[in-house]
Order: sequence, then structure tokens, then C-alpha cells
Amino acid sequence: MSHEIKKTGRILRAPENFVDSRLAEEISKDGMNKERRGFLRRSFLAASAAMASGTALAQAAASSFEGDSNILTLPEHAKTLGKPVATNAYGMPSKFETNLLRRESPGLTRVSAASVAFTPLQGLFGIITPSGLHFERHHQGWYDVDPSKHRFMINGMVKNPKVYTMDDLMRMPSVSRMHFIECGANTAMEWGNVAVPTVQYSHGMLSCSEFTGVPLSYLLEDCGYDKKNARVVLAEGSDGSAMTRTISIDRALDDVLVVWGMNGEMLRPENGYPLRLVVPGVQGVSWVKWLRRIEVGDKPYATKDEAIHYIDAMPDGTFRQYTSIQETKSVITTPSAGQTLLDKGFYNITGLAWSGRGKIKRVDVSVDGGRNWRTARLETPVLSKCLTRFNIDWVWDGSPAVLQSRAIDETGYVQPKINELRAVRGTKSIYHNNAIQSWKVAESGEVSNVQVY
Ligand SMILES: Nc1nc2c(c(=O)[nH]1)N[C@H]1C(S)=C(S)[C@@H](COP(=O)(O)O)O[C@H]1N2
Ligand SMILES: [Mo]
Repeated sequence: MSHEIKKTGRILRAPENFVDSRLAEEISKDGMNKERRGFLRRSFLAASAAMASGTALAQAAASSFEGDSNILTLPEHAKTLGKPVATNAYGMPSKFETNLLRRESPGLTRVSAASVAFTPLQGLFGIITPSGLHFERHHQGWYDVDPSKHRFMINGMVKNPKVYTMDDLMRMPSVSRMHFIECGANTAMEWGNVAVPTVQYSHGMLSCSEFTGVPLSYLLEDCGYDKKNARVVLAEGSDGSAMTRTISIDRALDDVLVVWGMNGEMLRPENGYPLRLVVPGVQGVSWVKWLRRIEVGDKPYATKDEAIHYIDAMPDGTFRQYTSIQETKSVITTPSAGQTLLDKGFYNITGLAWSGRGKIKRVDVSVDGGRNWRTARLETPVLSKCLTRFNIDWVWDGSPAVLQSRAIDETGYVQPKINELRAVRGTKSIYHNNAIQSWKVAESGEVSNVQVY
């Protein structure tokens, strides 16, 4: 593929401020955060009760309906007037759902406003992340930028450099596309065999939305980019971190979007309101938020965000640069670490699969640590560079089990085991860990994060 800009060189190791190894050790020693586990146990109770209809669980529960006032007596809400419309002019989740939140990992350090809050994957259905739960990752905090004052410029190797207002952009022919965004550092702790306590913290720098905006190719044409000599574009954010990323011109002309819309409304401030870049299949850092400028150039810019950050430490001491694509990956979101199976019997194993190179072709699931595999059901739609939901039946016999999922994409790429990945990549990396994830189910029903080789 001509998309990737490949370059390998010896570069000094970046100062490490992402993983707080001391806290990480405490988590791995302690297994998991006790308070959090209590919450998940309760929420899983509620979730499995809600899921019960139409399953073996429903049959098991049927005998206990006798004498249950919740079904025998009409509830208050069946006999009274409801609240009037527009009491919540902007609709909010039920008061019974207020525990489902973006959270900061107990194992990571917040460096002033630069931080990350993870998406609670264990509590979500389907493939779209509700906008209020879309993960947020900022190098310098977030802003609520006045759209009437926001400007977007295209300059560099173009015939007509232009400055656009939001009104200019929103008059253009727009498209809407569903794509996942994953931070390159998602699942970073697993490189060092640090078992973070829940799927929210191991995989929650992952979200998926419908984005609306104008193709970057349209804007590049509008400015008359230099077709003969242009090799790359540089995207620049208007925030205090001056986030800057080089993107190859092939990719920029392919499926990159300059967007204002997310899930049918304007972007949320945390996610770059009023304008951000969408770079399908590529690590989150290139999806520049509060986008202010695109410069067309003829060589990679090697900015701070691509020369000392977001490089992959290899076992031979070299660093890989511009390894942008998020390779095929999947994870079981329920049952997952921190949850508890309350009884033997039927469970729906469910999870997410995605590939930065196209569509998911197949997901296999193992309940015995990778010895035997069964093919899961993929729920539609299955879209390119988008999350795909998978489901598979499982009857738990009460003995210890190790749950894994393995995704295969349309290029034939198979998601690797952690030891296969380590053999190539070593253990010093932070980024691009797409290994198969293992969840151990103990006899007690408690599910925890383990590594299986
Ligand atoms: N301007 C700007 N853009 C940015 C960032 C930033 O700090 N500033 N963070 C990047 C990183 S590292 C990621 S993973 C994604 C996160 O996008 P989200 O906050 O919408 O999930 O935005 C990227 N774009
Ligand atoms: Mo990121």
C-alpha cells in the first residue's frame, strides 16, 4: 500500500510520562480496584436481569415470578400522568444509568490538563459510542471554541491559499461516514504485562461515531494543490499543544474528512468543536481537533508529535516512525474483567472488532485460552474502518475458563497473540498493541485480566 510513509531510524527515547509504573505495579499487585469491582458486580446484576428475556436465563427465572409484586401489581407509572415534554430539553440518560461514565484510569498520571478519560465499553451495545461517552484524550486540555471566530486555512504547495469560516465549510457538499477512532496508546499497559482492572481501562481509548463533514480532497482541489509535487499534508490544531501531524497525500485524497458533525449534532467541545480531522483507520493522534490549518508539502514534517512522541520502540533499540495504521484487533466487552458471572448457564459473549485496513471478515471466540475456536456472529452493518459487533452463545459449566476473541480482516490479516507480537516488537513499546486479549473466569464467577501465551 502506498499509504504508509515508512522510515526507521535511531532516535532518542521520548521522556516517559504516559504510564505511571509505580501505580501500575500497585494495580497489578492488588489485582483490581475493589470499589470499582463492587460497582461492576452490581451493574452486571442489573444488566443480566435486563438481558434475561428470551434466553435460558429467562426460563431459569420464570419460576420465581410467582408472588413477585413487580409483575402482579400495576406500577405507579401505569396509573399516573408522566412528566411533560421538553422537561429535559436536551435528553439525558435515566437516573438509574448514572454510573456509566468516562473515567480516568487509576494507573495513569494526569499531567496538568493533559490526560485521557476512557469509554466504558463494558456497558455499551451495538457499535456507536454515545457522544457523551466518546473517549477524550488531550495533550493540553479541552476548549469550547466560538465557531463564529474559528478559521481554517489551507496553505503551502497550493495555487490559491484560502481561509474558510465555519459557514463557508458548512455550505459545501458534505458526507456522513461511520468510523472508529483508537488512540495509538490504547492497551499500552499490556506490553509490560500490567493487568489493568477492566476493559474500560485496557481498551477504552476506542470509540465509534458517525462523522459529518467535507472530504479533504474537495478542499485541496478548491485551493489548487500542486498535483505534481505534493507528497504530504500537515494538519495543525489550534489548541495550546499545537498538535501537528504529517499525513501522506494519497491518504489525504482518499477518505480523510474535515468534520463538524458527530452522531447527528455538532462535535462536542472535548472532541474538537467546531472542526476536527477524521483520518479513518489511523491512530487517534492524527485526528487533529480544533483544526486550524492544513499545509501541503513535499516531505514529512517530523514535528514533535511524530519525531519524539508516537514512535514505536523496537527490541534492537531502533524506533519505528509513522506507523499510523491501527491493525486488526478485537476484544470481548462482556463478560470482561471486573464483572462477575452470578450462576452457571447461558451467557451471550459479546464484543467489538475493527481494522484500520478495511472490513472485519471473521471473529473467532475461544473459552479455553485459545485451544479451540468457534466463529462468532457478526452483527450488521459491517463497515470499513468501523467497529463491528460480534456475539456468540456460551453455556458456562462453572469451571475456570479463559475467554478470547481473534479477529480477521478482509486483507486476511489475523490478530496476533501477545507473545507473537512481543517476538517482533519487544516489550518497550507504548503504541500499537493489537494482541488477543484474555479474560479469566474463576470458579467463583469473577472475571479478571490475564495474559495467555
Ligand atoms: N488539537 C489536538 N488534537 C488532538 C489531540 C490534542 O491534544 N490536540 N489529541 C489527539 C489524540 S492523542 C487522540 S487519541 C485523539 C483523541 O480524540 P478524542 O478526544 O475525540 O477521543 O485526538 C487527537 N487530536
Ligand atoms: Mo492518542
